[in-house]
Amino acid sequence: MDYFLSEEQVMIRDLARQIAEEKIVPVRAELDETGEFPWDIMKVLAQSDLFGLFIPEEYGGLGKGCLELSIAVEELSRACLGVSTTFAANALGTYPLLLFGTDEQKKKYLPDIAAGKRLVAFGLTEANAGSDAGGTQTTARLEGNEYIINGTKQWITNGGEAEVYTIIAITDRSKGPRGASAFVVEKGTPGFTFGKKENKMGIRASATTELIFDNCRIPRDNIIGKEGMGFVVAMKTLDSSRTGVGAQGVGVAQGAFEEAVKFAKQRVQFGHPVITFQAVQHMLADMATSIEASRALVYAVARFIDSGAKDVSKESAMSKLFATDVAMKVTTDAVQVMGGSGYMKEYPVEKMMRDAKILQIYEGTNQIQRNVIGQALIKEFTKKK
Ligand code: COS
Repeated sequence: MDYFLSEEQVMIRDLARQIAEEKIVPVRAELDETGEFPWDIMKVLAQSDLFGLFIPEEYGGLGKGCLELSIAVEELSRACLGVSTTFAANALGTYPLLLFGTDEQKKKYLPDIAAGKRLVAFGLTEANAGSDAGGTQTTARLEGNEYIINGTKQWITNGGEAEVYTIIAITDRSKGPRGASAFVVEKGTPGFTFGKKENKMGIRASATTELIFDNCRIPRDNIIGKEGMGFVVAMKTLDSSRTGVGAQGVGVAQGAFEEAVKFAKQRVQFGHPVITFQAVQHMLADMATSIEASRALVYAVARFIDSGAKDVSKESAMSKLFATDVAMKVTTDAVQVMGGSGYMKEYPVEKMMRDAKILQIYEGTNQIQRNVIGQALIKEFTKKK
């Protein structure tokens, strides 16, 4: 379907697709097997200026928005969700600085991020603060001109590999979610170390570790926004970023669908290619329809975010929820269309199915997305009365 993308947006799509085909597809199975971090691919993305897509021109970026980022993320995800997770999580980690950072903080960090010289990670989740983001235990205590951070963040994408970490810690426990604050912490700061790299079911090319803060002292100026704004920083960050997870869903579903069609045209049973059977055609028809619906929603929400709309929580959650549920269904159906072959590592769809599962979990489970949408509906309908 024609989404009436601008010439520039088409160029971004074509560039990301070319990198995906030439640099990612040939190595994705190996990265999945070894869990090696895709630094070579990150360097190519950096040389192609893709890290700067969503960063304003005044800070060294290309000054584009959520739609351009989503288009790039979709194309990378079509090839490998592990690689695209590294790229998308970099944006997630950058949003707190972009949305709430001071001009000094932006000048200090954004040009290197835009150039792909420094990778970023976002540290919110903890052992007892997953869906319940307000349950953060990590603390930041002000002492003179420094904050002292103590606590452990869990399952942090890009952990260990990133140079810059935007994290949430409690500065005043008595205030509940209003007692959280956001900070930027650099790799190499004394008292800041990493736990072991997690061994995951999917997105194995991406790195996931603990962040361990043991009396880690950072300058007072490293606070992002004001004290007590941390929960809002986290929520607004997720509002900006969840559509990107939707774009990941569109990409991986598209990749799996194309593999299934290719296979169904070649595979002969009962004397005919299996694509000629109505049972298979109906599955492919449902897959194609739901992918197109996902893409339409993701692009529409990305445009809505880029319009500068103030509250995008509901729409962002809707796009993440819908497109990632579709991704799980489509990747599973791609394995089914391909039967025994789909289950084998010789073909990429079993990896796509394993990879897709995380999309329904990270950046808020799809149950949390439904809560966010439900709460927004209650607010809207209460207002109207
Ligand atoms: N934008 C701005 N403010 C927001 C907000 C948003 N999107 N969402 C919540 N807030 C504000 C609320 O208005 C409320 O403010 P007041 O204290 O002034 O009333 C405050 O934040 C607390 O909100 P709420 O009561 O809704 O918080 P809950 O503890 O019930 O949690 C959910 C809300 C479940 C939505 C939140 O914890 C969440 O998103 N969890 C999932 C976290 C997640 O995605 N984790 C994945 C890891 S990060 S990769």
